[in-house]
Order: sequence, then C-alpha cells, then structure tokens
Amino acid sequence: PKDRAAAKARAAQLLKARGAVLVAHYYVDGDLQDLALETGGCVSDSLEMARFGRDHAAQTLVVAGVRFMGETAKILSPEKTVLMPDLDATCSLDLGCPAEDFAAFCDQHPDRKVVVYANTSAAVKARADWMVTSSCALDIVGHLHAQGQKILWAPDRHLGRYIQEQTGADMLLWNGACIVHDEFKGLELQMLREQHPDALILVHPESPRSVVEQADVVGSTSALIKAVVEGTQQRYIVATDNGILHRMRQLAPGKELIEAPTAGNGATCKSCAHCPWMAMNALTNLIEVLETGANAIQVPEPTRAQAQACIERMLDFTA
Ligand code: CIZ
Ligand code: SF4
Repeated sequence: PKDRAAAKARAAQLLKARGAVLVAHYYVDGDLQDLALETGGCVSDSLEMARFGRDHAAQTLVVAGVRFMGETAKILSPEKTVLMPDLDATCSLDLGCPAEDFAAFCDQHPDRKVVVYANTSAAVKARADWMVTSSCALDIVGHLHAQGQKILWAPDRHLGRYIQEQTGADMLLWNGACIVHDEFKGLELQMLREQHPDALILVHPESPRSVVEQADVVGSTSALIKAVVEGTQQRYIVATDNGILHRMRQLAPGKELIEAPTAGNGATCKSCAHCPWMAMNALTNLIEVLETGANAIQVPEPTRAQAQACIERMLDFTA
C-alpha cells in the first residue's frame, strides 16, 4: 500500500507536468480510478469517456481502458495527444469483427442502417452509420425503428438480441460476444437468487439471455451504478465486470454486493468476471507512458474523419 501510494503520487505529478488528464473506465484497477478522480479526470463508461475527453481543455488525454476507447478519444480530438498504458489492451468484440469481413457483410445488405457498438475498431466505425454504447443503444435503435429503418447490428449478439426484443426493430445481428459477460450462467444465478431472495439483480445486456431474463435492472455500467446508489435494498447481485465493484462500494458504502456466478456447479471462477484487457492497465505502465510519451494512438485519415461522423451522430443525439 505504501508503494502504491508513492506510485499514485508519482503518476499525479507526471500528469500535471505533462498537462495531461486521465480518463478511466469503471472496469480498470481501482487505483487508476481513484487517481483519475483525484487529479481532475473522470471515471465513467465509454459514452461519458468520449464526451469528457473531447470537451476537456488538456492537450494530452491518457485513456485507461481498452484500445477502442483510446481510438475514440483520438478520432474526436485529432489535435490532442492520446496515450494508453498498454496498446495491446483490446476487446473480444473488436477482435471478433474484422473490418474487411464487416464491410463485406454491410455490402450484402445495402438496405439496412449500419449500427455498431462502441467496442469496435476505427475502421468498423468508419463503415457504419451510427455508433452506440449500452447507455444509448435502446434510444437510438428505437428512433431508427420509428423511422421505418431496418438495421444491421454489430458486433455483440446478446446486446443486439436484447435491443431487438425491447424495440421490436428488424435487426440483422453479427455473431460477436464479450468474453467476460458471456460467462455469466443463468442456472447458477437462479440458485444464488434463491439463497438471497431479497437481492436486486443488476445485469449488463452483454450477458446471455438466461441471465438478462432474471434481471431487476438491465443497463449500462452507469445505469447499474445508479441502481445501487438509489436502490432501497441492502443486497445486490451484479452481473458485469467486477472492476465496477470498486466504484459501487465508494458510492454506496454499507450495501452488500455479490458477484453473479460465472462457472457451473456452483463454483465461482474468480478471474472470469474481470476483463483481461482492462486488467492490463496499471500504475506501472501508466507512469512509464507519462515518462516517455510512448503509446500514442494514431488513427489515419480518411478512416478517422469517417469514424468521427458516426460517433458524433451519437453524441449529438444524446446531447
Ligand atoms: O464491456 C464494456 O467494455 C463496456 C460496458 C463498455 C462501456 O460502454 O462502458
Ligand atoms: Fe470487451 Fe468485454 Fe473487455 Fe468490455 S469487458 S472490453 S466488452 S472483452
């Protein structure tokens, strides 16, 4: 803890010296989340991270999260330097949706509006009409559906199916999944609920249907945090990356938070519910990039400008 405090102080000093601001996701290491808040940065979901980075005056943004979050920051603020602790921090949704295959799929369905989740590469966003995050996906797809539009959705199949069911939109789905949320188990969740009938069940819609079906609240990371803060219950079962528990505990001290089960036979798998790519962000590599200026994100034109149009459509819609 002493070393960690010293590392945090060093990182804070380097952020200041570089005129940089730290933008962190709810799923990264708690020390990084705390550091971001203590130094005037933000801790949030990908929608708010994008908005915060764009609107902040700092010329250097340090994004603690996964690759697409750094790319989104650079796409929206090409004149800023965007650094990431580890450029190999990616996402199974991004990996599972290669740009060429995706473009071919879109070409086969020219009659559909192309809506992609934030968790995609810049090249995939460049091919899309709209980008959405889990905070605004229902509203945006609902809006397109009301206009009579048919939709091509990528890459998360669980989130796509959930939105399809909620909005009734005609949606063709790409077959991607998040390796973390895909692991939550419906049957084990049911058994856990029977042990804690008073608990409120909070589920991120990247989870399988058998898990979403049992939820009291289905929502984005920000929505799930709000549910814990505002809920009158004492106990919550949380089906999303367990990195989020850090912020939930800070904002709702005294409430009991239980991780939703990720493994069969009643066993819990400690590492399953934490994203290995989010876990690549640490104080050590953050300090390194602040010292060296390494790991700057680049997004070449014209991909950047095309992706920007797709992201700004969402930001304008949600403004
Ligand atoms: O699972 C993720 O990567 C999420 C929830 C990202 C986001 O939208 O904040
Ligand atoms: Fe991707 Fe899932 Fe990790 Fe989020 S938690 S970055 S969706 S693999």
